[in-house]
Amino acid sequence: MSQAYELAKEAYAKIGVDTEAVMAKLAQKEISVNCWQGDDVVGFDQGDNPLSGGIQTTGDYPGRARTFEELTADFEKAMSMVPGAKRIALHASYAVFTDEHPWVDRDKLEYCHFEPWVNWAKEKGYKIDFNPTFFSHPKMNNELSLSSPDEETRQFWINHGIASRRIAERIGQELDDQVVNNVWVPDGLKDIPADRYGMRERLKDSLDQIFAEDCPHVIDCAESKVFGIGLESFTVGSNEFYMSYAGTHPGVYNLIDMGHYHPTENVADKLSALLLFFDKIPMHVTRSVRWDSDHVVLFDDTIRELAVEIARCPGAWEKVLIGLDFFDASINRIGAWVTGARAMEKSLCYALLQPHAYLKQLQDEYRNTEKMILIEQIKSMPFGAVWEEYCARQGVPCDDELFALVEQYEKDVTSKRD
Ligand code: RNT
Ligand code: ZN
Repeated sequence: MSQAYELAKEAYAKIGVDTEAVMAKLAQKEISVNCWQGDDVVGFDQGDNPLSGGIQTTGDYPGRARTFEELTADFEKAMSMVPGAKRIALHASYAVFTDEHPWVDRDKLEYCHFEPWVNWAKEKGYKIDFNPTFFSHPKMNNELSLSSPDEETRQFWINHGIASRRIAERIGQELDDQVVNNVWVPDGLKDIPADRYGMRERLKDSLDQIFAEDCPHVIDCAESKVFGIGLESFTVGSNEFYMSYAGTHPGVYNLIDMGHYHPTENVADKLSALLLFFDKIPMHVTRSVRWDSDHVVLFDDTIRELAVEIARCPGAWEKVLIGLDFFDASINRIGAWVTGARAMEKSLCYALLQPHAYLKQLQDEYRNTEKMILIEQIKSMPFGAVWEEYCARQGVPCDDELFALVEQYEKDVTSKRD
């Protein structure tokens, strides 16, 4: 144990925080890490076709993973530098096609196309989450899927939704786990709509069909949004739409992506409201810069405030399902993964190192000056020493060792890809 940690432990004990208990609790919390940071959201099923659906990866840093082997190797490397319990979030577009199980279109996907992922996850000790992929596909006519006025197109995507959900169910059975299956559709319009109602009516009907089967190993989610690139005027699956859908369909949840609200909305503030009505809050933690840009998550005010709500709201530690959603192709992708996932862990560590019960008491007793002074004190307490101790105990590098490791892997592995 480092001397710095010993001193930090004492300092936190003085404000009633047990650093040992904090590290034990932190190690248990699962973070679902998005596989799509490793390959710029390209996937394996549509060649190198560009990303569609109103989202965009920018940058041309070399070394993108192009195959199942490359992506899993990169993920393992990145996660060897991240403390805590990890899941991997897959998209249906990451189906693995082999001679035995050759390419099929998205409406025909089956568990066998994801069996390599499950075998790998079992071996490495990761859990899995799943996402049907309603973008980057020739049938995304005018960026419309589950709300499409063209019945054939809509049916194709309903079938994809059903197929994906069955795959998620089977993954859950195989791993003896509950799998988040997250429906996000980009559906919307670039310009002024003439019929909003019909689009939403069709989306509702499509969801009803997709969620009809009993899937006890699946946590059903639908991700709301405000706008996408090229879809600036109207988004079918808005927050009100999915929140109402979730509120009236027990077992379906509105997945909260931090980039999918108006820029001045405080997403951390939403948790305490939702916790009173839902037993789960699935999330995409991301960092928006001026728009829903999906920058790498950092240890910044927004994420810290979210983490504090997760640490202090009754039940939130179990109920908030943390998934990451970022993709940056302008920097080393392993470095991006490591930084984003560690920033989430670091924020949770910071958030747990606070005397929440005492702060609440101060608020309830109107001792607001004292509350303010204590909150300010906490900000400059020796949090870094606890974080480093946690990393050491988890067998992962400290912050100052990361870049050299990322650089070495780039030299040895990713720079050799062309
Ligand atoms: C898009 C949504 C969605 C995607 C991923 C790839 O705005 O956030 O979650 O980013 O599914
Ligand atoms: Zn998202």
